[in-house]
Amino acid sequence: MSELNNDTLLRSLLREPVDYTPVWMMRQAGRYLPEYRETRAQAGSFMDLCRNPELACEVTIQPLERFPLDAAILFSDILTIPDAMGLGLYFAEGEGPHFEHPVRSEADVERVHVPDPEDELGYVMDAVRVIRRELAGRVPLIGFSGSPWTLATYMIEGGTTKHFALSKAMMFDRPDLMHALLGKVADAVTQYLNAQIAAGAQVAMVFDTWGGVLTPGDYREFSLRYLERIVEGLTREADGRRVPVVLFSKGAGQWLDRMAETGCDALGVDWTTDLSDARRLVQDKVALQGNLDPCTLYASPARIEREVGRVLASYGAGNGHVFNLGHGIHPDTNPDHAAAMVEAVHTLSRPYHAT
Ligand code: 1CP
Repeated sequence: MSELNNDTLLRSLLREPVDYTPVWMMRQAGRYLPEYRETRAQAGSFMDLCRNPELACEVTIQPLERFPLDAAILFSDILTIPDAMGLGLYFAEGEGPHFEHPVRSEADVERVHVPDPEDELGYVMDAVRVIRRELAGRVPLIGFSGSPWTLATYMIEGGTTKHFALSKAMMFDRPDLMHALLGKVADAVTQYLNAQIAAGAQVAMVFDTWGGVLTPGDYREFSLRYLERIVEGLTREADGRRVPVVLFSKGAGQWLDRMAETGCDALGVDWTTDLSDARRLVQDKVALQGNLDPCTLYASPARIEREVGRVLASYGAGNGHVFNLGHGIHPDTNPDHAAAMVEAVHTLSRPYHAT
């Protein structure tokens, strides 16, 4: 494998010294970029794009051609695992994801199988290999998966949900069934991420988008426990370098200390928690990734620069900060405003790393 020319992201995730704060954006490849919309139209459906390694590679690299980002993230989706489990994923135009066969009964849970990643999700591993080749060491490639809890909500509800009616009802009334499902999904996630690492992913990130809808006790029992199991099962070294593991539970500001005890290297933080408070909570045990409110990018470039300065100051001096949005970039964001953010991070962060 080729040498890594920019390892700032890996160094910051491991709390090693860097010259400036590295930056990337959640959902950095996506609909806010006209070139993404063009490739997407050429591919057909969203899943056709995910299943085509060359086109998935093209859209992964598009944001790097526009902005001097410090990382690439595999273009795929968290719902590839339930799709490979046979749930029948589809995206209706202008709507979110749907499953033809949601998981609601004991028989449904029994039918769920743990997919073989190279076999049933081979298109994802092929995309990782093509992207690594095309990146040629420019920046590291982040691989990712959804968390068991977040994936289970989609699998049970059959799509996006407001109140988590069916998934929470199962959690309350049939915790045994919920645990049986979460256990299978956790095994699938572990094998899937390990296959991505074997194919060339240099960071593994777990998106627990819906962890924050749980009470603290339910979060520990139904989300954190499985995140911990995944961290324990992951390959932590490839190409002679440590593969950092990043956990992101949205809305988890109150229990970042517990998350820091899982053995992960870094935590994603959304914009509702101040990074200075987050840093105090985790006591410098892990690196932090975040946390500009994605809506900041609706403001003027001058205002964006000020807010970037505020986020950098809230983390303060020292190693272990990766700049990011607190959640995915919105599809109606002006790309020039994303450019202003990236430039401000690179310029304004240098004094925080001066020795
Ligand atoms: O082209 C389109 O219209 C499809 C929109 C789209 C895109 C661009 C979807 C459908 N997924 C993606 C790509 C995607 N999804 C990436 C690509 C890499 C990058 O960041 O550039 C990633 C990391 C994801 C992860 C993902 N998918 C999450 C976790 C992160 C988060 O944003 O919270 C979740 C919850 C999903 C489910 C999903 N897939 C797509 C949509 C619109 C959704 C959200 C549905 C919902 O709100 O419930």
